[in-house]
Amino acid sequence: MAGLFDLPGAPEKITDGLVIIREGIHDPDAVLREVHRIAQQSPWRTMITPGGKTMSVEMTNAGAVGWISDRRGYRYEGVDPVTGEPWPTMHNDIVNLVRTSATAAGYPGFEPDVCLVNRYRIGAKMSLHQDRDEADFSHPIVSFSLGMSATFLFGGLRRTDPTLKLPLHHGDIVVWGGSSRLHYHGIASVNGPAHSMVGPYRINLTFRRAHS
Ligand code: MD3
Ligand code: FE
Repeated sequence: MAGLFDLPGAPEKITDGLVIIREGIHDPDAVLREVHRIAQQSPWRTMITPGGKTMSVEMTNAGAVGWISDRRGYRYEGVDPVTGEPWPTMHNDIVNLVRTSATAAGYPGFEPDVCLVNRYRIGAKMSLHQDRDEADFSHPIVSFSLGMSATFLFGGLRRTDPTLKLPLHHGDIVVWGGSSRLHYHGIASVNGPAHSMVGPYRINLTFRRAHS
């Protein structure tokens, strides 16, 4: 839950290049309906790392390309390997909220071409990693959090650097750009409790630009 005295909608600078807009998603139900539509077209799946481990987070994508991982590596592809079809499109109202959020954080002109959708059940986590499969790191990443709360871990440029722990709640928007873009980050094992509307799930959407 957000703090009692947190103002929704005011962008808060956490560190260099990291801005959080608490409860910036004014219509979370509309975003969840979009997630359900996306997952009906390109179903939730777990992916395998190049090292052969199954990730605990279930994923799907929307947009011109989608992020995938398998034994051959991490990459963006225009066709969903599960369906053999293009990924679902991103809804324009949601892309508009992404553009507004990026602009409020100091990144005008951001045009995502991919939305990676992550679904965490209780116990799921995302280990510390860097996002470096995109062509141009000058583009920010915008993330939407829905459902159960989680602890975001924000490290440094080395995996062993100390991590800042940042709680993320239903409706929060985070923009990551500038010098934070290549920092190690992850999500601590999700503990619950289940969310009153969404149930025992945390849904995270990350809007990225894969191709320059
Ligand atoms: C900071 N997802 O999908 S979103 C990911 O909540 C990922 O599911 C997390 O990390 C999640 O790759 C965190 C926020 C995020 C995304 C990309 C970043 C933060 C970032 C790239 C650089 C620095
Ligand atoms: Fe990431």
